[in-house]
Amino acid sequence: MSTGNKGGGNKGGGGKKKEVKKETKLGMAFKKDDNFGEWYSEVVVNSEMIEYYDISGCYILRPWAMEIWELLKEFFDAEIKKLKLKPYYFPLFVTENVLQKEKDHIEGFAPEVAWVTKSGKSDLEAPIAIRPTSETVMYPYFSKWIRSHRDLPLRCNQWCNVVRWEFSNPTPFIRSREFLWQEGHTAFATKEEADEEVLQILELYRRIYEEFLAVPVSKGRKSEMEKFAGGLYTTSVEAFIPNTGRGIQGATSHCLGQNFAKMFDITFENDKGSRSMVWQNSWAYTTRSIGVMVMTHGDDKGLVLPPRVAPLQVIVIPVPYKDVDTTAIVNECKKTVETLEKAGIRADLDTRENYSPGWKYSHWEMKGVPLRIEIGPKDMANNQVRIVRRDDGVKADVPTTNLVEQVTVLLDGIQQNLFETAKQKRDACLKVVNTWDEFIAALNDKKLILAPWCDEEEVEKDVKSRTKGELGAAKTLCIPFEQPDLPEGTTCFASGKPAKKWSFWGRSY
Ligand code: 87F
Repeated sequence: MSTGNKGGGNKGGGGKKKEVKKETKLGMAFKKDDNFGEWYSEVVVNSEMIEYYDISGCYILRPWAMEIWELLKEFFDAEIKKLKLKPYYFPLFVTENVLQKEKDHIEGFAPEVAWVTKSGKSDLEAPIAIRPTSETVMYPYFSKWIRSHRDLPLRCNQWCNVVRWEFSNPTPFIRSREFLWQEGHTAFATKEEADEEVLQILELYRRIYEEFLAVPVSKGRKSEMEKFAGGLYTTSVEAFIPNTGRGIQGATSHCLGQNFAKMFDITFENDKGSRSMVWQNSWAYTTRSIGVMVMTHGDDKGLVLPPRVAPLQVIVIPVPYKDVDTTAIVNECKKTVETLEKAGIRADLDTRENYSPGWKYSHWEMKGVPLRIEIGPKDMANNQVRIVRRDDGVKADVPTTNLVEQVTVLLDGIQQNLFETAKQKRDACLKVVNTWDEFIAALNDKKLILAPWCDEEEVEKDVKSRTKGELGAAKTLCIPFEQPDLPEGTTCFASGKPAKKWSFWGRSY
């Protein structure tokens, strides 16, 4: 029991109406459509996912967030195990010298690197960086560990925290200075193997978003400007937040080519007896994914959790009534939870006596629990329970005889419904444009823009500078793998040159 049951109904039916002492104010002050930013902060705090911390951009992740992270991790770990990934843990710290090995690409990132300069009162001999990502931490050892083609492929994954000292607008989960992620780093003898893995991992990221978080994403390739500069090409899954009209990168899977192999001298003896450079990939998804889910499904009552990632899928609430025996009701609630748990459903009961049923309804709605079961005297008499859905508020009286089946069907239905609804909302924001004027109109209208593009870096730069403003500039989100027809003679919306690809454009997080 996780709900702080104080005495759990042992006091019996009582007779007089329970005194409700601790009725603090509940509910949301901000509405999603009126003030999205404040609404979001309120949801993550009130749902008990996040506690703000006294360092800007750092947040406490409470069990309600960590349990979601663990559920995602469980899925992802099992899947990458099938791909023969091995778990590692590399140190948090990296010397300046080693970090600088990557200096071409680190340059742009340098302002975000945090340094340890002291121990106690004395200066360290040399400052030590806190990892913003682990290429430079890991690859010197790849070079040591990889000798022959028999050492390949080398496939590492680590779950860890990283620190990037961002300066723009910190937001829980979405942009924080320390965050949790998994980072995969792999090395292969051939480019073909590396290419294949990039897409295998990207598909896992799609499944995390679509099948677990119920957030629709587009798979695609990043433009030259938006790719990881240290790599050969970058693929990503991209989500979209209709309320702000912003795209958001969900996860990335990079093919690094042989750039790092050159820098860190990672070579193997090939079957002809000479040395070849390895082909490398790196890929990551972060706790940002939880924030995207919150933004996508949350409503004016708070968080709405997809059942597959809900720490609790069902909350059972006793509804005592006047003189009726409370103990019997609480016992029925306990039995119900046991039945559900035995069937593998994450369920709990809230027997706290200092809160009214109504207060508990709001509380668990705020926390986004997919199903609420209410049990009162009438339900007991009829061998039924009342089930209320969090996603659409629909209520049903369900006979206790086939409760597990009913709950399972409802949970599946909610998972499905959340995804379908989110997809419809996203698709309603999609705007296909062909000209600059249409592009600007769609951008001002907070659309997710799909436009024919010449795929030239100079043109993307130009679009960025021409759309600069308070809300931030427009950029490419990705060039989707799923390409609509591009008829011969189609021109780029921005340059008028022949279009090569359809690309997603928009403002982004
Ligand atoms: C911030 C500071 C220093 C991103 C940074 O995407 C370095 C970096 O290298 C940096 N922010 N990056 C790129 C990270 C690339 C790559 N690393 C492994 C990933 C996936 C996981």
